Amino acid sequence: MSELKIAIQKSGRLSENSLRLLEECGIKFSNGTSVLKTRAANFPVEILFLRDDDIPQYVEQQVADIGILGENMVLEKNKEVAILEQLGFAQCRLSLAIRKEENYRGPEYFNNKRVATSYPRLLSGFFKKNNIKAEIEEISGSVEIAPGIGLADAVCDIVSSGSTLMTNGLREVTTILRSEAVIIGNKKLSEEKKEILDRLLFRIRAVKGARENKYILLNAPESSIQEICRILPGMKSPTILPLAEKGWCSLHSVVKEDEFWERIAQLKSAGAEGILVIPIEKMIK
Ligand code: PRT
Ligand code: ZN
Repeated sequence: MSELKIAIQKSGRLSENSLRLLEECGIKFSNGTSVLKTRAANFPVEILFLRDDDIPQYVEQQVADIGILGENMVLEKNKEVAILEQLGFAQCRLSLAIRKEENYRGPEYFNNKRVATSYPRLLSGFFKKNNIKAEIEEISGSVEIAPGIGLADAVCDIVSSGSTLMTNGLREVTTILRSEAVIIGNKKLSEEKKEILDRLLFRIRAVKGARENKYILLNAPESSIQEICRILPGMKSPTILPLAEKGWCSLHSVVKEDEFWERIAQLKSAGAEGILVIPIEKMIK
């Protein structure tokens, strides 16, 4: 019986969310993450715990069949792998930052400058595209301190809240890439492995759908129903049930997590009352 080997980050920003995603797909693991690999008890997968930098190469060589890591790392490593699914967590951006007191009018700023980064491939691609001749200083960690110690004039690094740059006296000036966690896969999986992968991706999409949506219930006068249906497109069309009170009904639908507050305000002004918003466990389209 064949099994799918999944590489995830051993310890770092992606580890917890990667494991949680697999667990929410109903996959149960007996061991903790202190081991090198572990088998699932109820699904034909084996998990390998690795450094994120190594995952693209291992997936290319089929040491692992698929892997979970940041898209930034996938693009930097540029291995022969396929990006199969965006996962919606570990959102960040790869940006250029300069000393905060410097003037900046555009990417030409970087001509003849030294820029420290752990992403030399992506950065040189950006410089080439913008016709800039700069020197790239590749370092593997703590990129943000490079200008302070005189190693570089600027940095190109991963940013999420921006506070690391700020505490090091740096200012973000251009974003090269936006990134989130993705699943990558080997391009030549056997039919058996593809079949397991399809089952896994089906579950992952159901978990993602559930995370991205909320179930909403509300009461409204019949006269408002048309307008409320316009505000709430839902999965197909909302469920509408009559209430005991004449002229009123209850409406059930699905609303996108990121549109949620805006929709609630619109619903209230359209006459909705008693609005309940409930998390969804799994959502299968
Ligand atoms: O040991 P291993 O090699 O496996 O891990 P690592 O230390 O190389 O990676 P890790 O765990 O730091 O990051 C893994 C992935 O998480 C990255 O490749 C990104 O896809 C994603 N990610 C999301 C981030 C951040 N957010 C992030 N904020 N990766 C790094 N950072 C760092 C950044 O380098 C900078 O030092 O956090 C700092 C900036 O954060 P803010 O919030 O101050 O802007
Ligand atoms: Zn790493």
